[in-house]
Amino acid sequence: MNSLKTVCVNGLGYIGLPTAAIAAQHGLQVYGVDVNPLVVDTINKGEIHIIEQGLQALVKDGVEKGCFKARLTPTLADVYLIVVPTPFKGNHEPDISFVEAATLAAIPFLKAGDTYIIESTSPVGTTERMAELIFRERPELQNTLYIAYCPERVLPGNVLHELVYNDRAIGGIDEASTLKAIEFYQLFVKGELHKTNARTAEMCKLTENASRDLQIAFANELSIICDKAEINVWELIHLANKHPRVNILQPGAGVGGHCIAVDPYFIVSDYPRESRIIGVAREVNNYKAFWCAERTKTAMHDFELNHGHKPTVALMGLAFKPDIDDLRESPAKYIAQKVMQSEQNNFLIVEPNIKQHSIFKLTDTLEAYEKADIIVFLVAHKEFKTLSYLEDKVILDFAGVFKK
Ligand code: SAJ
Repeated sequence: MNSLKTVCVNGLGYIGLPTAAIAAQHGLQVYGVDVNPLVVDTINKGEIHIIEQGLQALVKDGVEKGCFKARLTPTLADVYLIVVPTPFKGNHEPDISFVEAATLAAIPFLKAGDTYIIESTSPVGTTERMAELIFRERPELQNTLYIAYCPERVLPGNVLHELVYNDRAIGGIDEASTLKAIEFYQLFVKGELHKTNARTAEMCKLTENASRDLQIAFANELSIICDKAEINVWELIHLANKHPRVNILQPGAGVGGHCIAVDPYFIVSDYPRESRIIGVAREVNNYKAFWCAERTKTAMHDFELNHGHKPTVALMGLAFKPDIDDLRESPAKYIAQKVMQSEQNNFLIVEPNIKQHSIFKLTDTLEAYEKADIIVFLVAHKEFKTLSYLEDKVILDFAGVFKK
């Protein structure tokens, strides 16, 4: 019989909230903790403050049944999950102050036999540092707690499915902690639970995202080479991928989001001499967005020279990847801002996944496509893929909408 009955989920964002809701659905009594009163109020009304398929109904169900309650502060529980953001500071150094703050808030409630697990993406050694912090504040708990790291790996847009079915790497500060954390995740995860130690689990998360960043950087670098060599990069990658051991990803306007564009810096920051290609991959992907902005400006100047008037420019897509409404760390948004800051043209900004934006005045997809002289695809949203290619317009397809 599992002894874990109550869980305190600290951080109710993109990962914490779905995790809390799923744990509640699987019979745990869940206390969700967030420092933002608006978030706490929204959840306790059975509503949600983020967009994720299927999440609203699950939260509502948990709240109505009384097995999911949101609060501003932690409370007594068997398991404490830390699921708060770990951004980076100005110099790309990881900022673990939210993990520290959430841990400090939970420390007064810890008792012998409790389990403390960090899920937040963290630099190597964070779990050990938090263990030291806990035992410094509560020395009497030494050797009585289970402390582990287990990174989340879910893809925004498919979180509820992946939370249950993805495999997980689970690493404790000792063997007993690893086994206890596995006991917890067994309550709602159907994917395989892989045993390791805390440092390896921390590095595993960073490695996954750094690896993807590196592979995208390869595709982005190819796209710049192909532009110069007058080769269609999409066709090239399609053909190269016919080789049984080659699998190149797709180039785009750069790499965005709050994971892949951030996590590799956690390795580079701690191991700057050793992590050379990881650092260069970040540079290549950042440069790709700059390059797209420059290519757009050049196309605008060429148009003006040839036609004697400034072109109307449609910037298609602002999100950080196709078919989502998330603009965080978005290369498309960066490109739009950069081009609009330096040029005095008529710009039509299109983002079908959001209704309005505080900086950009948005235009409907078809209207912009018809009115603009230059069309710049920054994201391959599904709405854009239904448009037909117009030979009489200048089309800059950085996102591979037409793959022309
Ligand atoms: N991208 C490309 N070309 C590609 C694939 C992606 O340019 O071929 C770009 C996207 O447009 C986007 C960026 O990369 O700007 C990141 O998108 P993504 O879909 O690769 O990943 P995320 O950031 O939504 O989610 C990642 C996932 N990690 C991996 O696939 C290794 C997810 O599983 C993690 O849980 C998530 O980061 C996270 O939270 O760390």
